[in-house]
Amino acid sequence: MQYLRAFILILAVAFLLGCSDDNGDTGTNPPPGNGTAERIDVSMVNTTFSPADITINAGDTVVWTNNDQIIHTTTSVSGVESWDSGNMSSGETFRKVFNNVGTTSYRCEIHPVVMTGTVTVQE
Ligand SMILES: [Cu+2]
Repeated sequence: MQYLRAFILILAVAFLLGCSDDNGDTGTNPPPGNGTAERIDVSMVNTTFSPADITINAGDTVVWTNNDQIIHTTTSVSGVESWDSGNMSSGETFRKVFNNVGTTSYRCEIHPVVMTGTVTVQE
């Protein structure tokens, strides 16, 4: 019985610690908007962006992942947002939070003819 009480006490303490840990987590800044920001993944594969054209909500994060064996970039060309990943080797990721409403076209600087895409941000 003594052991059982001790065990329950440990569980309770662990639970409380876990809760306070969650509450104290300020590691990431909450994006603006309705608080339901999402992560949208774009794969760099077969020298294309997949999906090439995405529509997201303000505050969402786009994560590009180079799933090819060659170097790519994700680089804005024109529009409301501006970014440049620089050279991304195989397996590397680049992430960006989009807050400005509107469409931005982008491309891979190494394969600018065949590797293009757009990010459209809606409110
Ligand atoms: Cu490329």
